[in-house]
Amino acid sequence: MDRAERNAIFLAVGLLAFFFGLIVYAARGLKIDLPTCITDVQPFKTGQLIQHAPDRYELHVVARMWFFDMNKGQTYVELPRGSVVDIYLTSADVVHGFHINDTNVNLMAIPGTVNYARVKFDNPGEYHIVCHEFCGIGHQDMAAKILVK
Ligand SMILES: [Cu+2]
Repeated sequence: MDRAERNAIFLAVGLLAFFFGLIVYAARGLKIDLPTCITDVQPFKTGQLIQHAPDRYELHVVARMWFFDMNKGQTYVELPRGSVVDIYLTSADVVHGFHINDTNVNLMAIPGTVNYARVKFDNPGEYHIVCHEFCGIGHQDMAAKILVK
């Protein structure tokens, strides 16, 4: 090994240590954290129904083995007739299906991604939601509902 090779190796190791030091400084000193998976941050840890206006809602659904967390652990939500709902769907574990009967909403709940649909509930009634993707031993019991009054 000649002197040039030794210098190149020394420079490479030095740069690695310098960049690693910058990462540690960013994380500890500047409190800049690495981006995390979207399902690890709110509002995708728990389901949530957010009202924006009298007939406008945002529904964050987290699918888990084997239930749909529609609103703070509940498997149903109540909405007034004529509501327009923006549905954001994700999964906390494996791939699930999300089909709302009597609507055009048919989504996949995929870990690490958020799927979206907008639906207007013109007619009162019970809208049953079923998982249509085999997701394990409790799959057949995985259901939820939206009550429109
Ligand atoms: Cu399922």
